[in-house]
Amino acid sequence: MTTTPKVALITGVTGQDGSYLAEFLLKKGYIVHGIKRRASLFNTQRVDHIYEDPHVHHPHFVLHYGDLTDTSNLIRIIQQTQPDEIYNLGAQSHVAVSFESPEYTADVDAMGTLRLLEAIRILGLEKKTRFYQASTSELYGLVQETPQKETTPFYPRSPYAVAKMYAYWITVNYRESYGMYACNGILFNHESPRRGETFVTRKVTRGLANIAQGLDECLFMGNIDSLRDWGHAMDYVRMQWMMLQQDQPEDFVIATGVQVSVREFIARSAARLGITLKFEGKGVEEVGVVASVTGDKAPGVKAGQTIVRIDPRYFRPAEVETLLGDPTKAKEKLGWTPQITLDQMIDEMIASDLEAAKKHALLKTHGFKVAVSQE
Ligand code: NDP
Ligand code: GDR
Repeated sequence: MTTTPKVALITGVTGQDGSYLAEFLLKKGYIVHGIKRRASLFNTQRVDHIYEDPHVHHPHFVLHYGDLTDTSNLIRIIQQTQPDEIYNLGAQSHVAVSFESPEYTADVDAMGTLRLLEAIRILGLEKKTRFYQASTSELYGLVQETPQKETTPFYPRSPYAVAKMYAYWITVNYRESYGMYACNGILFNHESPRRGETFVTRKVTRGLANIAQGLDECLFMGNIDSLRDWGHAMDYVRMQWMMLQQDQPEDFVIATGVQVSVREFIARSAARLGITLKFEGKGVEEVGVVASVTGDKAPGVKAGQTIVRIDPRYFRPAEVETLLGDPTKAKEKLGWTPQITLDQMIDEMIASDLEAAKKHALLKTHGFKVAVSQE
């Protein structure tokens, strides 16, 4: 007997999480629809490897142009695709950028969520379509309790977090008002080689790899005292799916329960490149100086070189100084535990960024032909 495959719709499919989730659901036999934004350049690099040409066969992975600011477009896509599950991962997701573009961030992150929930209702899909909302540890902001769990009060500290707070509560409200299967994953920071280049972990691994290869001289950072609970995106998207497979919709904190400073993340990343970093000075005068270099991964770096400096430009008007999650509920109710440690993740990110940096360095010094022949 053949069973009809489940249908999922992912907003933000071209982002870090969207790309891993699409891969995960395809492996589970889903038909996956994703919403991509129109851009003047290709913006599908993270999902190109799973793209299927609709001219060749009946694809399992289909992309639709759309935007979370465009109500009629969202209604039409949901009507056409009739999804069993919607994963709302689309967002202006950069906290610092949200201070520059607060209104746009509210429109996409808060109103976008409402538009999707309303679309489900307008189309009469309340009993068919399950809804996952990408909520965030940024809701805890100025933390009221450590570690943070599902019952910890929120205190958002950025336009991004305030917008996500609306999205959180409107998801709860539609669940309670209309009996919809709608839930929030309160996810702490999660990273990978696919992480956007301006988030701190990727900025560090990519920046240090470039410095190691002599492509750059110094990494300029903001608040390196900041403490975060970092996990791997692959572990976290698995949890997004698990949350929609329960009998009852509930909200869950997803975290590792381990906290590390940005400074420590930089030092551990440098160590993977054979660089021992020493931090000296205080406040904006603090610098990261190379104490020693071993191995052959960092030919562009010498002992005594300053490769990390503080640039107050990267300070935020209001900072979230410390986040540490308590994932006990997810462990007990869903049997979820993260499989990838922070050090394994740093290894993976450094390896990936080092490979790219080596190619660029080769290209810079020897030109295109040599770089291609060395691949
Ligand atoms: P990314 O920034 O990598 O991806 C965001 C996605 O949203 C991209 O596909 C982007 O498209 C899309 N997007 C942006 N604006 C719009 C819009 N107006 N309409 C439709 N789509 C839009 O984020 P992540 O993958 O890291 O995160 C996924 C979700 O989880 C986000 O909602 C984020 O806020 C949330 N979150 C993330 C955490 C993390 O640590 N990664 C932790 C907690 C929550 P494009 O590619 O064109 O820019
Ligand atoms: P965050 O992630 O704000 O936690 O939001 P980000 O990596 O941007 O910052 C983490 C911490 O590092 C400090 N920091 C810097 N950050 C950036 N981006 N660049 C720097 O140069 C720098 N120097 C220090 C920051 O001040 C901050 O304290 C991420 C996003 O994915 C959100 O969408 C998500 O909701 C939360 O994680 C959980």
